[in-house]
Amino acid sequence: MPSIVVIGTQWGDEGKGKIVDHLAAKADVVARYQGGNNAGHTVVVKGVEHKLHLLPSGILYPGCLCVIGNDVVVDPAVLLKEIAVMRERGVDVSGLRISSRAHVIMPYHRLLDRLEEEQKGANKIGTTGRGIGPCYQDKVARVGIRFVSLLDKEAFAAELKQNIAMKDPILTKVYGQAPMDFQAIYDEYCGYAEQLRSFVTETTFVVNQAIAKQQKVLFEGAQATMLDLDFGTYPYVTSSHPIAAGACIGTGTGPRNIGKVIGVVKAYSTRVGEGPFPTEQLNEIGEKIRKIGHEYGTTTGRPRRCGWLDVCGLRFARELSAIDCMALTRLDILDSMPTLKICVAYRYHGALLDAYPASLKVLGEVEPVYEELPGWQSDITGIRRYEDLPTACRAYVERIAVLTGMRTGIVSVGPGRDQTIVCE
Ligand code: 2SA
Ligand code: GDP
Ligand code: MG
Repeated sequence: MPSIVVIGTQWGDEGKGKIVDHLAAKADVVARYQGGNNAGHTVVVKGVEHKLHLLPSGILYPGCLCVIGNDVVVDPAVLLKEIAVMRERGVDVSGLRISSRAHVIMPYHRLLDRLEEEQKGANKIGTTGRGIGPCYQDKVARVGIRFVSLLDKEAFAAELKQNIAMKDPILTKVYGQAPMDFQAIYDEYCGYAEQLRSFVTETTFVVNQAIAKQQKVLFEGAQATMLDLDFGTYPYVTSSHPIAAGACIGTGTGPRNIGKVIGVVKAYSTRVGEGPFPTEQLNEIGEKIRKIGHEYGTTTGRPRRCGWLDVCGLRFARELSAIDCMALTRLDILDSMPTLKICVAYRYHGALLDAYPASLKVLGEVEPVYEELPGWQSDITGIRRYEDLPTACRAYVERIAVLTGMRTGIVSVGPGRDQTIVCE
């Protein structure tokens, strides 16, 4: 197994956690490379559901090194809670490594996330409210606080003071909030620093050493292509780079070290938060998918918007990340559908678009062109061999592969580890 990047191809929640957990059985290192605790990756092992927000989905394999890379933004309180839950469940977390370059989510990031969303009103992004955007803003503005500073009391005090001096006027004058309490934040975060100190290291060295030793490294994407800061449905995106290229910047390795890119494709589309969604079904079909699929946010519990599979977005994802093959998930959720639709093109003012539009106006007005396929109307959750899937089900899978140009690597027919059909 060469180094593999696993990415979401749609708007997130494709089942990346399950696929990374499956591949992690053979990995030496699993590295998260972007995002923060906005992510909710679910791994189900022997009927026990683990909801991971910051810990890489390799954590359930003893001996696997789990890296939180430099472009991940870390809320230390959330990470400590996640570590505590894992320890309670008997999971060994000694393989965790946190990049000293990773930025720390501070209380004012969470507050600003909420206030900025409120101020945007009808134009809100629908963020997870975890402080992700404001933390990345500080990183780009070169005032962010990294773990390397958090662990150094003097540096941390100076940087926190600077941030409070810059942000208090905004919080008090623009948003009518109380000024921040330096000492309270300082004491709280110094406490986190001591509890996390032993995990913090130069993770770039960890990742590149593993690659040099021909070990197997798995890069775990969070959120997904259509939420990418540059290529997603801007501004309705997250503030990082979920596409495969993000793995290089987010861990500090070169593109030649990436051997394979797996795109996780949910058998239909969902989106949580605001923004365009051309194949959304605001009708009984969307409601049926949400109900059967229990489509609610893993982090926030928000209902997810549901619709048909969109090949226009998938082709864009394949191009952006040079995806080799797909892991097609949640196929079983479509078991009872009499017919299925796949959006094969966008029509705009009578013409078919060849490139994915940057304009939200265009995206809001495109008319999806659908191809209709018969459903299989039987339970596939117990099937373990590709050739045993119903003919109509295989036809659906194979049509997606042809339309997107991605080979079929894995087909997933349920959340469990064993409900995984490996095709290549
Ligand atoms: P943010 O908080 O700044 O990253 O929000 C910006 C947009 O990115 C979307 N986003 C997500 N979309 C799908 N799943 C995500 N993770 C959770 C999950 C979400 C949840 O696993 O279900 O529980 O609500 C995720 N994280 C960010 C977000 O909805 C905004 O559209
Ligand atoms: P992620 O953010 O991409 O990791 O996805 P989430 O964990 O937010 O949401 C995916 C959900 O689908 C989780 O509850 C998984 O346990 C579940 N899941 C993954 N693959 C399958 C599958 O093939 N079938 C079913 N029914 N559930 C699946
Ligand atoms: Mg999720």
